[in-house]
Amino acid sequence: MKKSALQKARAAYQPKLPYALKGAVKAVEGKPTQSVANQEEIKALFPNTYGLPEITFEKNPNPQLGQPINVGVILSGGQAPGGHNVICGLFDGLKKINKGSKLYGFLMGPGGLVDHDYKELTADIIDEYRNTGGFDMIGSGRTKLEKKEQFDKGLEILKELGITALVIIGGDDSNTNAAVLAEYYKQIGAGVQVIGVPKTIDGDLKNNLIETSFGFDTATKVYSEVIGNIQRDCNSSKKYWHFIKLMGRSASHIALECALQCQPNVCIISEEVEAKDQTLDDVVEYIANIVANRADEGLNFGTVLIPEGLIEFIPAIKRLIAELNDLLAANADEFAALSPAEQREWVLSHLSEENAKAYASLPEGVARQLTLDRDPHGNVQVSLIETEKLLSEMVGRKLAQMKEEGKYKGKFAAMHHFFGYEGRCAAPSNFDADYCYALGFNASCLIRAGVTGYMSSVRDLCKRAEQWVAGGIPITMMMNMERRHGEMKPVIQKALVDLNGRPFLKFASKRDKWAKETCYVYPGPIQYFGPAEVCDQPSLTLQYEQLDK
Ligand code: FBP
Repeated sequence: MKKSALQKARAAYQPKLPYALKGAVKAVEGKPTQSVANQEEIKALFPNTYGLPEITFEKNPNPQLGQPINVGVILSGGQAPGGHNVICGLFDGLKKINKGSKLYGFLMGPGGLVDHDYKELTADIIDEYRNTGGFDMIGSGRTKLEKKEQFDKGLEILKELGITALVIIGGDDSNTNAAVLAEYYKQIGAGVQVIGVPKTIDGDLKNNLIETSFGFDTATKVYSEVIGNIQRDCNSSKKYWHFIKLMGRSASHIALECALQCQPNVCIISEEVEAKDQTLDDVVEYIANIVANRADEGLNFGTVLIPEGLIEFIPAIKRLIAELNDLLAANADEFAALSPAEQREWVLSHLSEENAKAYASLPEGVARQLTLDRDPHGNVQVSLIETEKLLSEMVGRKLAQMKEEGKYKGKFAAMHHFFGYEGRCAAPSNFDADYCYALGFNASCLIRAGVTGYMSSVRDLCKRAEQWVAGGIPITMMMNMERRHGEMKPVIQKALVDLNGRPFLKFASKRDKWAKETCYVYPGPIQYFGPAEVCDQPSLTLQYEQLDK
């Protein structure tokens, strides 16, 4: 593979490891844990892996050579910067336990395990991918591992390759599957440990012990760079309003972090829209008033950040989606046999009156998207809904009406952007490069400690990497019961934006000023080489969240 000068220099970067992981480690057990909610149900569903203790690694003064271990690794779900470094850290950790250890990558996501599609990851392959973005070393996919037949099929290849531990690198849905798989393999005595690693640019897989999912840091830095560039363009020509949709299927962490970094004129936070029980019209009116107020000052330009999950958080639309999910799950074949026009009529005639009204009020394209295939985990594919265009059109109409009423005298020209895929495979920032390597290396320590159903946890992330604390937390600890595909299922609870949390409160205290004045910040590109205050800073979200530590 031909490499640029930056890629060559970057390949030589040696990620930092927490001090405790540098030599031999010993696992120290903490308190037993319980799930975040629905304790009785989760305990009954996970009798073998519920209530396990937290684990912290400390230096081991009496190291012993370990036996060779064969391990499988899977990248699951959307790409996130740093995934390759998790695998590199895992590989180095396993080789440190015993040079004879082997690592196998299952190809194109969990489907590779079921289809017995794999390759051995040897040192030359690993070296090719150190500190690189992307998931192309082994590919990723969204196959949902949930059926006994899939687990049994997977076990056949694990046995054939002598694999005794499987590492699943994924988001909340994939780690939910990891927990189910761990429980099943434990229950049948398969002799295979399952370890999860917290991945997702969305930033919604976190709690006290998983301070952030990897990839969020790099992706938000990439988006903030381009938002900053747009803001500078916008402030130079002073003639456009830019409507920028940002990835983050459910939670608005990405939009919030980019707002904190760039200080745009408007940033909508879906969780707040839901908490205030706002309608789409309320959101439109809020934006239109900011546009009109700026026009009064002669400022006919600005930036609006929109989280891609917004539509799902508008309470009326959330209720509509919940009914559609059940309706479509129960009548999948009948619905699939209809033409698009018939499908619309079918939906309108089967929904309750309130939800049929909400459905009919949406532009046809958006309404149709809500009825199209869910991803394998049952999620509406919000990245395909053009919310940025929907909102700017509605704002344009509102402003025209305000003009007629003499409440608006400006000019409104809108540009649209969607930033998502641009950031998911970026070369990891120093933070993500170090964090991911540590998560992978730490996973090898969890394997050696003999545990299963645990997630790799590296914390105290605002300190220097050497001071990070490493260990593991039982995945069941993060679970609650939720309705999926019309049934109650155990799933990892998503961490949404906390409206009482410091990142949001900081934003809320500044947004009126940012709306009125032009306070743009232009963060510039990620820097990999240079002073720590330029290159090694974690996200502002993490910095505000960790202020007390
Ligand atoms: P994960 O939760 O799997 O990390 O993926 C998140 C995400 O990047 C969302 O931000 C986005 O809505 C979705 O993936 C897009 O999915 P796809 O890659 O299948 O188009």
